[in-house]
Amino acid sequence: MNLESLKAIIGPNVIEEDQDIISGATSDWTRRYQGHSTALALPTSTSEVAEILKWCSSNRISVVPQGGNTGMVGGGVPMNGELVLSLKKMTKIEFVDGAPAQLIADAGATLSTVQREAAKNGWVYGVDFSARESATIGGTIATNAGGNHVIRYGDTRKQLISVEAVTAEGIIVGDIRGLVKDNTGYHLPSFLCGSEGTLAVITRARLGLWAKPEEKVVVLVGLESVEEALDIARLFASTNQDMQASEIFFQNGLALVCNRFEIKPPWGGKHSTYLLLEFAGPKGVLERIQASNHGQILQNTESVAIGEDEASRSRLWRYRSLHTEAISGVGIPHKLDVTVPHHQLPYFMNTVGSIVEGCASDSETYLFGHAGDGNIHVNVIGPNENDLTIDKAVLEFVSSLGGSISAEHGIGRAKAAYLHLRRTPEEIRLFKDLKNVFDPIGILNPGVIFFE
Ligand code: 2HG
Ligand code: ZN
Repeated sequence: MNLESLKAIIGPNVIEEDQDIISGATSDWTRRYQGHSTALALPTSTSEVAEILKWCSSNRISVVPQGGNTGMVGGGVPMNGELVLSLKKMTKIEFVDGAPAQLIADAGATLSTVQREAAKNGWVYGVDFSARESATIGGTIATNAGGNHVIRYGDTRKQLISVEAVTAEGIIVGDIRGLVKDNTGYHLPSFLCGSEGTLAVITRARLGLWAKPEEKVVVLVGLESVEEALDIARLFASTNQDMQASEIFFQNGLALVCNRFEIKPPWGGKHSTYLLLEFAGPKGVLERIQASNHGQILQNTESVAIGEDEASRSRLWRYRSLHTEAISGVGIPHKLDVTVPHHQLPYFMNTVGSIVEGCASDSETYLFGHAGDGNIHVNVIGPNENDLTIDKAVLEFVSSLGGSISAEHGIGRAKAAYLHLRRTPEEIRLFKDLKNVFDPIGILNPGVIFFE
């Protein structure tokens, strides 16, 4: 890659060639994907992004767009020496007069800064997940990130009012004027949300916000079966409008978290199954939990912990949110982020471990996730990361139950070979045609979504 002509267009400071710095952007968080590149572009404006892409397009240089590099499916890794286009330096967040429940964020603003800015102004942003300090808004849009609050606010797509983006040929499209009603032809935000950097590079977005709840309460329950946990979760979901998270995890994951972070397990870690519920709403959240018919269930359950203040709420959340880090501490996991229909959840969770063991007896399966959405994270430690036998078996099992092979992390490289388990050949053909329209010479994130 001869970068001199690019530097002459946008100035030398936008292009980083120091391998010590570039190496931070060439492998993914899980360590499963180790790529390489000779250059990292760090633009500070949409027009610089456009100049870079125009140059890449005329020189047929492939590009991997990157946000916080917290993805879990290898969707932001330059596996073939592509130029990495990092949006990290574009971090502005602004509120717009006359549009109270909205903000405009640059693609590189982190999720946590968007959440904090929204809160300072009396609002809440509907998306939240553990990697909030590093994940960027552009990355969350590109992957249509889900997270902990989907049962209440929906996924990223539901928060998106409008986007600004740059096509592979360097053309700026979309706008962030953000009219609430705007039926002028195809809906660009819908095309780009979840497109994983294969159609265009998202540079800014206008996001919708929600009224900030006055109180939050977290309830952790220790139980003995998936069925019990799902029954409780379902009962609250149908009667309590404050519920915003419904998470599940199990004994082996909890033990790993507690060992690694030296924290005491709740109830000595004696239960097989744990359900964490988060409620948020106007004053009286706890009273409403207790007063509902189902509050009685909690009173009759032996192991219930309630967190009302910030410190005790986050103490309870740690058991769930530290799973990813704890698992990575013992190896490079096979990560399968799947959804199954609600009625199949107990069967899936009770069976998937034995399917994995049938393929690799020397493995440990950790299950955790967003029970309220039917979204379970199957993490397997044991088989070499390049041995995909268990990935295939689990995804085929999911597909046979009518589930999805990717719930919230995207397809990336990790799932590209399995896209056909969820999409018909006709749909995949249409997706490829769409990709060709946006990116006719195929320089944007090659190898992602589609298996070549
Ligand atoms: C979560 O829900 C994230 O904590 C990460 O989606 C899941 O590490 C994983 O597999
Ligand atoms: Zn998740």
